[in-house]
Parts: sequence; C-alpha cells; structure tokens
Amino acid sequence: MGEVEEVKLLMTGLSPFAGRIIWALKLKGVEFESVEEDLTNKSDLLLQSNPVHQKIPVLIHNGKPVSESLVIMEYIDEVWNQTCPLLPADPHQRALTRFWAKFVDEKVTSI
Ligand SMILES: N[C@@H](CCC(=O)N[C@@H](CS)C(=O)NCC(=O)O)C(=O)O
Repeated sequence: MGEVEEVKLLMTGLSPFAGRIIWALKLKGVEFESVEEDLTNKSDLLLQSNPVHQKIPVLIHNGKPVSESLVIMEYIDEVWNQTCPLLPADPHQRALTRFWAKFVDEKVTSI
C-alpha cells in the first residue's frame, strides 16, 4: 500500500486475544503502535472504539476501529493480502480453521 498508514492496537501484554493480533501483524510485517490498556480503568479511546463489549484487543486502522480478535484477524488478512495468508486457500480448510479458532475461544472464555 502506498499511503501512510496508522495502525494502533489497544491491548494488554497478558491477553491471548491480543497476542494473536500481534502475531498476525508481525507475520504480515505491518508496523503498529501498541497501546497498553489498564482494564481496571479503561481509556476513553477503548470505550469509544469498542462500546459494545469494552474489551481489548481493538485494532484502529487509520482511525477506524475493529473489535473481536477473530474479526480483526480476518480484517488483517483482507487488508494486508500481499504476504503470508493467515487462512488456507481451500474453502473447506478455511471452514475447518474457523471452526477450531471458534472452539478454542469458547473453551478459553468458559474457564
Ligand atoms: N471475544 C473477545 C474476547 C476479548 C477479551 O476477553 N478480552 C479481555 C482481556 S483478555 C478484556 O478486555 N476484558 C475486559 C473486560 O471484560 O472488561 C475477542 O476475541 O477479542
């Protein structure tokens, strides 16, 4: 992409949901700014960017927020599509990947 991009990630260092976004951005070679959130005292930026869940991670790309880590992963894959695809090309393999990602998330959050 030619234009200057602003990519900001609202996160905490311990969050596995934020961790997967950092992993994806690094794999794609996308430069980004990490903004560490205090979840006991959420910033106005977080509350405005993710008013529904008020959770990290939130990716803010050129001022536009995207929430929910699996949604963010697919956004990253669609925007920075020149390198290192995150999902397989085959539709059935993609479906299986999404199935297991959802399964893991449901297990992690049900602990
Ligand atoms: N389904 C969300 C889960 C994100 C999540 O649970 N984030 C936690 C930190 S690991 C959070 O922000 N918790 C703050 C709260 O629940 O108020 C995703 O995949 O992004």
